[in-house]
Amino acid sequence: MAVGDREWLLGLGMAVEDRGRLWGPGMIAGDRERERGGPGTGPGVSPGGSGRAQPPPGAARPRDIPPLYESWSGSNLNINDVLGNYSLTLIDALDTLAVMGNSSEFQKAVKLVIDTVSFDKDSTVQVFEATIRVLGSLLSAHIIITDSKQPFGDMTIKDYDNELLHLAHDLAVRLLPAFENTKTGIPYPRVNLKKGVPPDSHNETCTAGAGSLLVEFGILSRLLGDSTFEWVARRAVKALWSLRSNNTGLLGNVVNIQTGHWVGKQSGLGAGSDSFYEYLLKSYILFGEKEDLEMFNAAYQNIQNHLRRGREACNEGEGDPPLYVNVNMYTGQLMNTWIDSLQAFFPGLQVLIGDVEDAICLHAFYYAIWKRYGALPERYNWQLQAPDVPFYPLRPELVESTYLLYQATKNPFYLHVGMDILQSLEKYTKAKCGYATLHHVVEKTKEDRMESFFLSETCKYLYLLFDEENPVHKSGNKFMFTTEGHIVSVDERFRNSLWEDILPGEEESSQKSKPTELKAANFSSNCNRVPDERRYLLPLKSNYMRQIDRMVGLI
Ligand code: DMJ
Repeated sequence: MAVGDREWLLGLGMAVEDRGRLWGPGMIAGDRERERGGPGTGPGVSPGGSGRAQPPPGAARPRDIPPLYESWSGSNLNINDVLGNYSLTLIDALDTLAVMGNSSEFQKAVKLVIDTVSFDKDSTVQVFEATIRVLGSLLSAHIIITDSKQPFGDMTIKDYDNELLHLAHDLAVRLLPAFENTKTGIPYPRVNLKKGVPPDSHNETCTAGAGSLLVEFGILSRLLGDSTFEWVARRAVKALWSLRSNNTGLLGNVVNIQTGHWVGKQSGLGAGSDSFYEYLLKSYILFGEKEDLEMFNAAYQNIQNHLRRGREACNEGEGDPPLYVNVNMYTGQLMNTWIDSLQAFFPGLQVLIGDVEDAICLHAFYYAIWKRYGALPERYNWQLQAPDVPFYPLRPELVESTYLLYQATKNPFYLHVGMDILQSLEKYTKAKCGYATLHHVVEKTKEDRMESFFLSETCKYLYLLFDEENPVHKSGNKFMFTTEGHIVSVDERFRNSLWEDILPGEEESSQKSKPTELKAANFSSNCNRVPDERRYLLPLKSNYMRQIDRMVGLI
């Protein structure tokens, strides 16, 4: 963390502590930056956001709708064009049925997909959403069906002839035009499944949308023995990586795919960026490619250096609790005073690399917000202690981190968190035929919309949190979850890339004999170092818990 930033944060904390609240209303960050002669004058300094319309993956908003902060007035803006007219929810939920051990429903759903789903449609879809929700689920279900060990019970399909793999292949081929005619190799954000890239297509895409395709495309390539898919996805990751700032090493959130210029200079862990970091690590976990880990380690270090504010250690010392903020990718200066709900995935990622102590702290912050509203607002302004964007589309990120933290610590606190989340979902989102997006987390108004990730992720992680005996935990197999929560076995067959000679950067990447260490920068702890005696205590000292509760206006 830069010394100046630390001073800024501590200074701000002290200024508002006088009124008994940390980060309370009052002087906003931009004012303070200006007062200190810092930039702080760019877009997004005022509460409400960077103001550049970024279409983050998963953030439910069409690209051509104006930025939320400008036009949020209670109208229905959280509509997205992810549906694709291809039975999205049915497909996205397939492996949830397997994880729940419901073989009859799994078999029924798979047959329905085989019999009815076709991608030969005049339908324009987001490459990212189609990849993580549809391609990922088809591949996951295919792997479950063909797994000789059948860890989830009998999930075989009579006369199965790799139909799901064929469907996945067909879809991926239809997505490939997104990678053509792009000068940087970074893909277009949308394609028409029948006609390719629409003529009026945007040349701008977000980092997560373009750079989080490698897990699914890599699995497909390795199952088919056809390098094309992994090649294009890997080229996109490398192109984005090469555009990072020389100064901070950070990436922005929106880029022009022809010029390579950053249109959105915000660097953060939430919308527009989240799964890019997640997939650097997960690609390494699955494929064992050294270059993915090297990029992840460097990215993690840069995140710690420039995005993390607050005291150094989570569970000791003075100062504000750690928080990851949105900064300008070139200067590291704060861009706004909100965090978004998508960022709640990050503690889960930290668990995967063993930075459990830091994960505990960030998770506690998000849980405090949940406790206040019974949901997570899409954007929460930590300065104003209020939602900036008040909808909650049943997102999974907090549950996902809760589940992974429970696996790492076995602290029953996380079961309590899960129960709390479950009860809020039942109380505020349950509808006649499913669960509904909350239009407004304060007013608890609902929308007629249930995102497909509610079944593929939110329900799956909640179920697994409480199902200690689940084969995911007990079968002795190793599993990984894709960014959409699809389960994939960490399998030897995904570690063989027989076509290294044609992958970009093959010289460096082929040195698999020298394993690279997984390094968490600013490593305060790892899972082995969470002592047993802390298992039945609060994961975070109660004074720090109270501090966080105060900071979100809970007490
Ligand atoms: C999911 O579609 C994926 O987790 C994605 O990476 C971003 N978030 C949404 C759910 O919130």
